[in-house]
Amino acid sequence: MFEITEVQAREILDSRGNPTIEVEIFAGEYMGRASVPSGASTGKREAVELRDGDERFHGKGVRKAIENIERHIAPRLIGMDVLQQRKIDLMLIALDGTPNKSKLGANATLGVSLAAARLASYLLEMPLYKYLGGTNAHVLPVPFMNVINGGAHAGNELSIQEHMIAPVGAENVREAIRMGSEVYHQLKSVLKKKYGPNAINVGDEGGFAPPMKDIEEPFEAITQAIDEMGYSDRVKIAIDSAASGFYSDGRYTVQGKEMSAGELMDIYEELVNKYPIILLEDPFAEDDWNAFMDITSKLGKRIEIVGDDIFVTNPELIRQGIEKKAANAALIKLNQIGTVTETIEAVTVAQRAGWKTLVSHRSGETADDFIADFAVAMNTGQIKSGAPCRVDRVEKYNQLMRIEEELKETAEYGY
Ligand code: 2PG
Ligand code: MG
Repeated sequence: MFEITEVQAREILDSRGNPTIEVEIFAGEYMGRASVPSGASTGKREAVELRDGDERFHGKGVRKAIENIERHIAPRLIGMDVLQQRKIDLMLIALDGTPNKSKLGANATLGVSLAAARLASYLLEMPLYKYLGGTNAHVLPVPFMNVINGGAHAGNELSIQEHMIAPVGAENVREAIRMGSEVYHQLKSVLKKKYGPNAINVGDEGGFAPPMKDIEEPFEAITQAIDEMGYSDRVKIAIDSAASGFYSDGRYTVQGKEMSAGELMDIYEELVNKYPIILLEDPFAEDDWNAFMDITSKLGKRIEIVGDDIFVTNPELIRQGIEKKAANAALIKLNQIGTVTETIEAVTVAQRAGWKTLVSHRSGETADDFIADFAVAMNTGQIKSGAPCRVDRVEKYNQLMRIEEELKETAEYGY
């Protein structure tokens, strides 16, 4: 048993310059530290991110959540065995007592939950992926790299939020990351030539945010960059539409044109036929379950249909999705649900149904690389952490290379 002796929390800045929580948990002189990310295109059923709403930081301060850690969580946590992650998380859930962590804040609970896991792994002198995943943690995930940003993550006119590249045909994660970086830089010169110097400004996730008008333009530029690198057999494309962001009253507004779910479905079908697209995340809005079911029955045999805003890493919603065949994969974000234990349950529910899972960063990140270890721990085979650019994004990819090195010949890449 390793008793928790002290808990500290503070306000730090995330990659967008907004405040977020950093937590430190101590067992004697040992300390585990973690910080919490924050989304921009959040699903409405996500666990609550507690913000102060006062004049500091345009209302985004997290002092209340920190107070909840110091006044309510810490007294319960101190004296607990840090190796009992599940017990700690169940305590957090019970102490909060709401279905969506609205009392303590999911940012408060997650910071504590992550820091506890990290401290436990230090105390056991065990890598985090092994502590969380056990002896079978060995799959290095395919990195889905967001190279063209739109939607809520950029100041351009692209409706689709994320245009990703996925080096599925790489031999290992180190090679995948190299290929991703090479395509990214090739894309930079493609964009510069075609759209001028402003096209290479980047969005929240480190991908370019070019002034494009047509839905196909990003895919033209990305396939050109992939082809020029000679990677057309090995690097594929994925999309996160984040369609809740351009949905209202049953209609979708894509590149300035209003349309029905059926018309948007036709657009996806065309894109999938024309470009090497292997995955569509949030192709429709979080409430449009029928459209999700439709696209899964039409395209679900060929490609991955991933639910993010629709399931929000909630095991119960994922169960419903499985029952209704509303997707064939779930996006996994720890802060959508608020504890490590519940996130593991979400992954397990999906995997038992034969679904894929895609572990994800948030658009507002810190240098914390927890999700890299988490993806390996769960053998998800897939991760997205933005472009191969900016420290908040690449730290996760860099950690994957460290893990691969450590696992040596026992490492497997991809799915
Ligand atoms: C998403 C995420 C991460 P955000 O929609 O998948 O890319 O964006 O964190 O803004 O919700
Ligand atoms: Mg998403």
